[in-house]
Amino acid sequence: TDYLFPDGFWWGSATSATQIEGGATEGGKGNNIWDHWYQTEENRFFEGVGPEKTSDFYHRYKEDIALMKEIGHNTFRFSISWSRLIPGGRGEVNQEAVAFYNAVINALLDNGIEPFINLYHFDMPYALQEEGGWESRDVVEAYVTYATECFHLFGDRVNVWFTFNEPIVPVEGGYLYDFHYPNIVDAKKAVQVAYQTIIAHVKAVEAFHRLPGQKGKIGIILNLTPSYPRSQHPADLKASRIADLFFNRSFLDPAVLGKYPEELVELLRQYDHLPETLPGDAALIQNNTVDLLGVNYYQPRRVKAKEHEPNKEGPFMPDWFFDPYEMPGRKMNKYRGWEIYEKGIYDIMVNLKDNYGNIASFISENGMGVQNEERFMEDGEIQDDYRIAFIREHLKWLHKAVEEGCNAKGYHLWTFMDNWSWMNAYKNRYGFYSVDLETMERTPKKSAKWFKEVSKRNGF
Ligand code: BGP
Repeated sequence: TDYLFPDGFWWGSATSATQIEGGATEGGKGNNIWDHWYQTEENRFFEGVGPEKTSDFYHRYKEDIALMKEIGHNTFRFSISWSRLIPGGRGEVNQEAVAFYNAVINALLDNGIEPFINLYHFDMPYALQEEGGWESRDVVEAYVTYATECFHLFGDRVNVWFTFNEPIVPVEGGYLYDFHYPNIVDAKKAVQVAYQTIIAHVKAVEAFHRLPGQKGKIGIILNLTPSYPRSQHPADLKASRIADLFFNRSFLDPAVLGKYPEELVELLRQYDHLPETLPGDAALIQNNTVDLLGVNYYQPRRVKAKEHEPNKEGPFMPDWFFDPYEMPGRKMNKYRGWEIYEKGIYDIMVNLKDNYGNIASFISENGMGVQNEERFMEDGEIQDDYRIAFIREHLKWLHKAVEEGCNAKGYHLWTFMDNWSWMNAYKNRYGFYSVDLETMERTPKKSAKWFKEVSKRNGF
């Protein structure tokens, strides 16, 4: 069987500023929360390896973009570092940053690669975090000013924009489960932060659509983790429905449908955890839905009804309503400890078709992190047949979705080259290219060559 995709399908990869740029204190860049956390605080994750250098894209973008062309990319997603462009978060624009992002965009276009720009990938300028980050409505306004500045600076050449990557992750990490700065555990704040991220998002969408002669598209990138119940027992079904409300629909519904799910609102009301809102917010959300949805998919979420009734005297947590469930016999990426469930990609797409107006979407991240990947090196090339199989099996399900009428427009691997990551520095390698951290040399893995053929043929 052939798995061929529609003409114009997007083949490429995704990255983020903090994870690839390096040059963290060069070119007039201000600190973001990651720089700050690394420089000043005890961080149990980084193991002494911070975001200051990463893959050095800041200096090597020309070489890297040539390598993207080499493996057939027609699209590439990167993020703008807010604290590079506007070092204090608000105020003066840093002209060195403007020159850098212009050079990146122009190099992509010169190589026939369409730039996809994401405006925010977990990287709050530190000065604004000091003001309360997304808890502060002033920070929301600063973000909208920053976004509008980007549209003005780069919008003549960039047609595809995203307001946020995985906005739920900073909520979970920074305000619920203690794995992102500012390491607060407080569900009330988590709800406020999630809500205000949506307000920042819809205001940026509004500003974008208002620009005269706007031909581009704007969307949001969400990590959708389909939530599967242990059984069809009503208690398990309820557990999975609530997990879905918290972790998927809290962003998916307002972004695509323009409203929050009633059941989520009711639940938060019942436990006195509704966010503070301003008059006009509901209309803003309703009137500024996205043109395009990026879907990051790595693994499903499996849940079951609570084993033990939680102590509801303690602080409110989403985990009051479900327990994680390890399905016997599930397939694992043993190198990263994540489940592999390829059909999840299809289930997401069918859900978007049936319940979200078949919104234009694409797989904006999917990939396989592997520890100590050098052990698969033979004759100077990493033989990542496991990654080829991983991508191929996901693409088969994506193909089936497209055949059944789902509006999926492309596939981006996480990621272009091995990079630094938030919780584990360089432990998990994901790239088409391996990066030698001493010499910074890039070497294509076997999957890079395979993907080149796939993009050339528009399938396999
Ligand atoms: C996604 C993020 C990426 C990336 C990826 C891999 O959630 O958008 O930034 O890091 O996950 O995860 P990790 O690096 O933790 O293995």
